[in-house]
Amino acid sequence: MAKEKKSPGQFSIDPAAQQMLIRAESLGIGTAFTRAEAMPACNIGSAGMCCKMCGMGPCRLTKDGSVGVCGATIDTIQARNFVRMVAAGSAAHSDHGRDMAFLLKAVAEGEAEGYSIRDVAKLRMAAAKSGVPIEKRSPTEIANDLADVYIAQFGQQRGELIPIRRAPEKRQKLWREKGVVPRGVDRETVEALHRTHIGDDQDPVHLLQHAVRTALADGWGGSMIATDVADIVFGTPAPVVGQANLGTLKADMVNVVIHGHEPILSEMIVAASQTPEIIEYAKAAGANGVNLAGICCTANEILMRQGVPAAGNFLHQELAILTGAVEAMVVDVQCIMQALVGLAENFHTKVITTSAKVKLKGATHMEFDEHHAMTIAKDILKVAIDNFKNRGTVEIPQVVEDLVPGFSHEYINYMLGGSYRASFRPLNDAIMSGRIRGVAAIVGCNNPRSQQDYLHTHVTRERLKQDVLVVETGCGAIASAKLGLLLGEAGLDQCGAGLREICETVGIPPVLHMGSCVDNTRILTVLTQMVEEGGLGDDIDQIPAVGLAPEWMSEKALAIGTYCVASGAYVIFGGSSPLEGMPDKVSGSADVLSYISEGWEALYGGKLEFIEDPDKMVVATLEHIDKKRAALGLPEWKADKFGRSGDKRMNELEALPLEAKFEAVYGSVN
Ligand code: NFS
Repeated sequence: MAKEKKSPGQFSIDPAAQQMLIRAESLGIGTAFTRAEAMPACNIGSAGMCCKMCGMGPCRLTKDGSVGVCGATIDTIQARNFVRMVAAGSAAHSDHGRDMAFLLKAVAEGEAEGYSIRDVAKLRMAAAKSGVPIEKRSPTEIANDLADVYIAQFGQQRGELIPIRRAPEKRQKLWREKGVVPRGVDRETVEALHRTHIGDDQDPVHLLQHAVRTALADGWGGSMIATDVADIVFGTPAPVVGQANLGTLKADMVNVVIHGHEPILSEMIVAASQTPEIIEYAKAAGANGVNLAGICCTANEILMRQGVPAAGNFLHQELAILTGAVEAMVVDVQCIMQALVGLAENFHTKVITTSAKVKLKGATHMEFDEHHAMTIAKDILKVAIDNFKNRGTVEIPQVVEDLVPGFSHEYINYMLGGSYRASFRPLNDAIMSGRIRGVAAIVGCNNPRSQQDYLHTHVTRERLKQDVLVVETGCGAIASAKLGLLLGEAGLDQCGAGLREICETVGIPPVLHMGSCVDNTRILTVLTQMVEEGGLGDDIDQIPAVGLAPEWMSEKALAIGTYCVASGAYVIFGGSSPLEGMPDKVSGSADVLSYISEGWEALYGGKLEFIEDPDKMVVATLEHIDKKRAALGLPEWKADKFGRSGDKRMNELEALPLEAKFEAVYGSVN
């Protein structure tokens, strides 16, 4: 029987996406949603049972006990595949970090046109933690030395990566004992490729140990450097008001969508778009100026620092072009679909590649160089403006939501205690009293194999009801933004009473947008600061916290998941597992899937699990949080214990007629 065609509502819960999918169908244009539908998932490959590491294969191990041509077992093959995915994800984040380190060097040497050091406090903090002297030195001198230290982290051959010193003492000791402290970012990635080559490392447990070391080189290395430098050069985020979804595109303006990951170019395009030269140029072309909007993690970078709207998350990249209102889609690296070029041919949109590392056949290439950033940014915008006259029919969904992003760990620290008493004490106390049951980090991608944004927002809403404070990054954060969960009042009515009290008192939304995917390192820092504050144990694995990537699809997500596990977190991935293995498997010593759960938990206190059912994900999260609360000797969480004070009570009183209000406050007068 033919498979029933999915409706737009089954593809995405986002009304803007649904409208664009109807338009795509009427125009006869395919998207990732329809391609995923038409492409049957390969059960063998998706479960990690296929080895194509050499020319004797591919070997497909579908029967219990079968081995590859070289004799490789299913456990070895799965472990190798997993290590390679983690290595690719770590390489992507870390190469981004390398470019940021080079940018810092160019800024310090005065060779980066248009950039400067915006956050001297962050520069001094990062330098002090990296052993760079800061007293009586100018920001430029400090930045110059810090850039050298950071650049050296990539090619370092021996010793330990410097940023791992930011982890709790006990965690660092554990990593040393287990032999997983990364030596150099590039070294771990190269070794991962070496070990997984035909005829090398074949012990699944030994292989997976190197997945941990490689991922740690990302989380406590490349990604942490990326976040540090972005904050130093572009400013550490603090809350701003922004907007999200396709309704941020403007019919009367030149729309330039910036898509990808590195903030180096996008920040300069934002600056260039505000120059009189570009505004005049756009007006001369008959437009009301240039309107910028972001997609994917670039969106997060410019949204949280500049308040530039987010047009959407990963699955919105094609949908933005489908509006017919995008003059140029400017891309750099990562998460860029090859389909964009073919799709753009149906409209007037120019796809412009800018990275020396990424070209798309058929796209316009305008290579970016930080030494002449402003000049190139203006050139790119002029190409978009020149294209305004070629616009055809436009359909922009009038769907847009407000949000407040920009919760860096520095800001969370400040907001909890103010300038003079900046501290995580109030957060720890709220967890200890049970007003906040625990913390969940909900991160990661969209995946067209599941309904866009549903899993993200479902698990987020369920956490809030249970008094779990949520922090988000990446495409997960944009999903919540589009669904209106990142604006204080909007999220508050969905919270449990205890969490609501805290959010009202501190004045924060219950879902905190902490940035892009490389900014998951901010979450590591928050967890470390919670440990250092005291009262929640002496290492990350004791905190009642979990991490979730409900709609993951990229290798970067697996790298993030692995470094979070090695840092002590329980991490749950949604969708299918790349390690499912053979359904009828009965033998085998290591069993990779259970090893990364129970095996890693015994070693690191954190574990990685794949849970498809969203409700089971919720149950697993809460059970874990409660288990950690009990281990710390904290009171059991109770739904009705709090919430009789604060704004909730005020609101209830406000709703009463005058006499009843008087009686409620002063008691009966009779
Ligand atoms: Ni993260 Fe960002 Fe989105 Fe996934 Fe891609 S944009 S780095 S990988 S899809 S969250």
